[in-house]
Amino acid sequence: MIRLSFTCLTVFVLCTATVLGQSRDKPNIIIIMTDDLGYGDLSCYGATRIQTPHIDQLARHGLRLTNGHATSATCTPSRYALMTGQYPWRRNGTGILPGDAALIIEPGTTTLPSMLQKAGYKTGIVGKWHLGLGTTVEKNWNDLVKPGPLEVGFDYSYIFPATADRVPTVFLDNQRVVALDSSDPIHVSYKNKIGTDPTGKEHPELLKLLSSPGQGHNQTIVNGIGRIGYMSGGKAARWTDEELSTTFLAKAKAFIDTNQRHPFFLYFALTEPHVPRMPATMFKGKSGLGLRGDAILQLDWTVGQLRQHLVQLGLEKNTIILFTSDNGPVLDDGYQDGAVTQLQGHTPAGILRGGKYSAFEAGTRVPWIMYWPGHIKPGVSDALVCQVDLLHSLARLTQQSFGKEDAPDSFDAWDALTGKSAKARSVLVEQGGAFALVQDNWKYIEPRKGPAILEGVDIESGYSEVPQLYDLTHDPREQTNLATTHPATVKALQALLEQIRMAGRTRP
Ligand code: NG6
Ligand code: CA
Repeated sequence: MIRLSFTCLTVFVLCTATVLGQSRDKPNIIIIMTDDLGYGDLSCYGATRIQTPHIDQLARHGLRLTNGHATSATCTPSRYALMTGQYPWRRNGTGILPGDAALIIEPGTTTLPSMLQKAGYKTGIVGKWHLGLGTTVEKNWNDLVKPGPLEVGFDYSYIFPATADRVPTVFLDNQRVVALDSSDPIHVSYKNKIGTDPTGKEHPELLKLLSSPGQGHNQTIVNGIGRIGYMSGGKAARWTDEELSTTFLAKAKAFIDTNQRHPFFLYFALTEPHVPRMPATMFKGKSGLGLRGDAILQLDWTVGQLRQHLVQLGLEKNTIILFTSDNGPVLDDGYQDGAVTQLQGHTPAGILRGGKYSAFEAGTRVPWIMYWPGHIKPGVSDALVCQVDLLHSLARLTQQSFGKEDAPDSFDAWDALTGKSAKARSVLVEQGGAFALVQDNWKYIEPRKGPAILEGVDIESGYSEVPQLYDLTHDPREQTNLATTHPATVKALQALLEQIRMAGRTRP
């Protein structure tokens, strides 16, 4: 009798657990991908001039990684790698995309979301996409815009196409532009001015945020901000930058509400602190560091709101939150928004050298926090992991297999990501403008011609016509080039880099 009741109880608990999405090997997964957030931009990563209490809370109760990387020092390639498990530089056309680019992921490819779909997850993306839409550059924005996220593994999509500084400045709800008035169709061009909208170049007096000289961002003006690219029409559909973040937060919450009884995967791709930084009024002026700092406060608040929502729904203990960034930090990326003039000693790259676009560490080494209460012990890990590994790692968590040809550069780093192992990769290729290879403590930067300091953004590129070799353990700031005293190491790392490129894959 006791035994029978026990069995009944077990069955009941299992059923309840499954119904409520409480199964242990199918926890909900949220990836919070920020845009251009640097290694030193959060107080949990050492920032003192800005406080990020909500993200710090994830770090305090989760695992904070100190050697987590995007594959690349810019957005499109990093996000391509996250989705496909492939180093982006293996494919042409994975550089920063214009807003009218075609989709660069082949529908039918195994992707992170399609793998999780097979595992029984409801998959959603809310936020920045930047991997292209449709099959051609010339596309009709006024009809269904596809293929896009829905054709590469997402069940739900609420996105903007490229970056906040590129037209078209509209949201797409699944395949349709939101709030589009059919009598005012949208047209987009990255070649010629179209329509009669004023541009930042001709009408700087209309700008509420001045573009930086020489960096562009002076084409069609939307919401008082000059953009890259020209658009006409779609007046009712154009977003208000101050509402971007709350719009995405509302959509993310709604996706969670709808899918709370299934395991769900949410790719929450926030725009902060990418340019143009134009946060909601309640954050403007709050950081004392200009609009970039204010955008980071908005980001932190958003993360807090999302976590609170999970708590309210009783989902917090069964949801993994992975917080990271797509590339390193930049101050002046096209607008005069106080990021440089009001920096107040803040160090967006923290202890690292370089930043966005750079082959130095700050290009790809980014904040990375793993939060899963009760499952991941609080702590700090120095394991070398890369976002390209998430496909394989989450396949391991959800017990999915995938083909040999799929995700060719993705390694299972799940033990390191959950703090069960102190080690993951020993080798990683980093893609700044120049290529770099990390093997254990060594970092090699391949010679490449180009300016040592990137004009406009004022970031050290890592370009040098001679090989560079740094010992990251003793010299994490990459100050002392040891290439001439360690020629054999340089030779071995150059050969390994070559071999990885030639092989077309790194996963055995
Ligand atoms: C650059 C833009 C920069 C930003 C970046 C993409 C210029 C001069 N600069 O080309 O403002 O939009 O592309 O950023 O046009 S990313 O985070 O999406 O990679
Ligand atoms: Ca970015």
